[in-house]
Amino acid sequence: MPRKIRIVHTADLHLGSPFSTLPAARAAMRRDEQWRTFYDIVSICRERKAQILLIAGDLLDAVRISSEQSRAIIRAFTEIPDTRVFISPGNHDPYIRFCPYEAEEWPSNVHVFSGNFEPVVCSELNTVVWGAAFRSAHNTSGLCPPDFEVTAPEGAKSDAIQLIVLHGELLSGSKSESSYNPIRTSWIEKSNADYAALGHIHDATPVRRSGRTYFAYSGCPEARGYDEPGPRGVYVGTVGKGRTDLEYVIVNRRDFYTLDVSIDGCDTQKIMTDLVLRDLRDQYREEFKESAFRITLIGAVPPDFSPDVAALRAALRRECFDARVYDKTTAQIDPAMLRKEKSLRGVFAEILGKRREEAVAAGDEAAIRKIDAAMKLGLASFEKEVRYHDDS
Ligand SMILES: [Mn+2]
Repeated sequence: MPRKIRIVHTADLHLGSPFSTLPAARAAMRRDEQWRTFYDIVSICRERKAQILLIAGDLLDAVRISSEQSRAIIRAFTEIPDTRVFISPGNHDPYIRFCPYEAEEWPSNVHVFSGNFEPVVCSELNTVVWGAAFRSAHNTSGLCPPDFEVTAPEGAKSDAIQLIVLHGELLSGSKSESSYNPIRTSWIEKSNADYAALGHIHDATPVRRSGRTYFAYSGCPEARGYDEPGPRGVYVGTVGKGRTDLEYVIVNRRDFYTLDVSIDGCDTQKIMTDLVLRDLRDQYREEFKESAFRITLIGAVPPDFSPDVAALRAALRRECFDARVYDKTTAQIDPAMLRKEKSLRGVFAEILGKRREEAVAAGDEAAIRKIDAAMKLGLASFEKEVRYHDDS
């Protein structure tokens, strides 16, 4: 009997996502890329001779997918007959009437959990796989039976490798409830399983351990937007009694990044555009062209220069996959000049300027800092909306 098994753990593919936040041509590319990443994961199963593929929910973006799409998924699984596939439907692809999991005929190597937490025995692998299904878009009461501990169901040996595949939200910190199947670390620990493959959180976690149970989120393998940044993948490796060896294999085709770019001191659109392009090219090198960037412009610029974010976005989109640009620059103003200005702003600067001189004379450092902050915020409010984080 095998003492360890080779597995692949994925989740949250969200196949069939429309990618509607991207421009149409880009969205079409991403739809294609997402499918190719799915096929790559299936290929990894074949190449690594995975005995079990665990899919911890949200394989589909929505319950309604076209029959062509179900056919494509089913065919892909048919092509890895030596891998047993276990799917625990999530909040995006709950097991409901007429859903593809119920309506389609799935190949014999695929098991879709359809309700309460239950075991499936793979006697040829000396393994038991436990899973459950979301039955609607929310689940507050939880799919985890209280005080659960793995057992050897009929047909299984007492030394079987025990796996859990489940979609849900791991409660951390002070959080005590969730609308997406709350899972407690203590529940995982008590389960005494060898590995718990989790889905729902789109950023992967490292493989952690509680008691003798290893567990991880594998994350969404192909980003659907800027809230899913950086390289993404699946867990691949072995699970045995008391030893889990999983490596995170990157599979995504394109990276999305969110970052601040300082354009401090730039005073024309051209200088700014050149600086931003140079900055991104230097930082991301060969990845730059293929990636997507959501950038926030920061730093101080002359008050008579208002960055044209739409033009900068267009310039970026000519060179990389996608770009979004937000302006959070502040106005660069010389207070001494401003105090002479005949305007409300000039009066404001004069009042604060006098107070600052008094504070300097009194050596009151705290007051100076406070006045400088008030000056910065006050001047910014004459220019543009003041944001809370400007208060530094
Ligand atoms: Mn998801």
